[in-house]
Amino acid sequence: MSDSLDKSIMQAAAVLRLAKSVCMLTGAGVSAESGLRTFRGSTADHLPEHLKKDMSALWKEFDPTTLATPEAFAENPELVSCWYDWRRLGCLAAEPNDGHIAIAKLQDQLAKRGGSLTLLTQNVDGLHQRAGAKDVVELHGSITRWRCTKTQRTVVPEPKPFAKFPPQSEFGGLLRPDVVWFGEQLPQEAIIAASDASQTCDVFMTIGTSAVVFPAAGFIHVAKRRGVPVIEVNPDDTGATKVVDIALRGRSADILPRLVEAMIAL
Ligand code: BJW
Repeated sequence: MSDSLDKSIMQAAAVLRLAKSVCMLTGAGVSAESGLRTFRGSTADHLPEHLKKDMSALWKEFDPTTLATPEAFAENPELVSCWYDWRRLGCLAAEPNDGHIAIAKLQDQLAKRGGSLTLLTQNVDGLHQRAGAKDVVELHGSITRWRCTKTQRTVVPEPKPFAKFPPQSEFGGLLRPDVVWFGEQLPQEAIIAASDASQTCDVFMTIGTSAVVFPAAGFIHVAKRRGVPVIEVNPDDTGATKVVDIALRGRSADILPRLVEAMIAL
């Protein structure tokens, strides 16, 4: 590790040590080292060799940002539901990595000190919860839950592929993943929780997100406008980098455990 990264981690640990209320926004980069692909950016460059090989043909063939739309589902429900089912099973098979575990530990440490960490995630994979994080605010829904297009009732399908595509709901419609596509509203309760946390926190952390998708990325700017220190963990610059106070350049599964240990040791 470089001296300057060491110094930045210590600086961030000192900021966290004094924090009472931390708001954290996470994105696909946090799950990259669990073997799940990101939407944008060069995930593979930052991955260990054994995960680099796991580049899926499906991901090369289809652009995730064009499949994640209601229009794509309306036009080709078979393709879109098949792609989401393949990803659902990938998420269920994945395990939380050291980054997820460090976030849960940080939340626990802050709670023990009378503080709090509100975790806002754009990820739909459920890995934060499986690592032990509490009260996770899922801004973009969950891929393990599917929803009837006719009644909006949700179900958690069994951990095996659907028998046919698009899957039919027992309530009369089609089943679609209970995620938020481009042009769709985020869940109201998630928006309220994220607005509250970004308006009251004393530190904001943005981890493994390109920070280009709104309204999620907007919460970073809400906190920044209040003069709150913003800490970023990402191997690359992002849409938020210009408002970041401490940039920790590297993989979240590497940096976050070091950061949490440094904070505990202070
Ligand atoms: C690592 C790493 C390692 C790699 N460690 N890091 C304002 C301005 C402009 C546009 C808009 C705006 N407000 C709204 C919009 C429109 C649109 C939008 O934001 N468009 C922009 C792209 C231009 N937003 C919407 O449509 C939203 N809805 C909405 O605004 O509704 C309003 C409305 C009002 C009235 C009526 C109706 C509607 C909805 C957005 C939904 C996004 N959905 C998706 C798909 C979810 C389902 C699925 O999983 O398929 O969410 S798109 C996709 O992007 C997914 C992600 O959650 C989201 C963000 O991506 P994320 O997580 O940042 O991943 P990447 O891949 O972008 O970045 C990975 C990062 O990791 C990189 O930086 C790497 O460097 C890093 N990394 N390895 C740490 N080891």
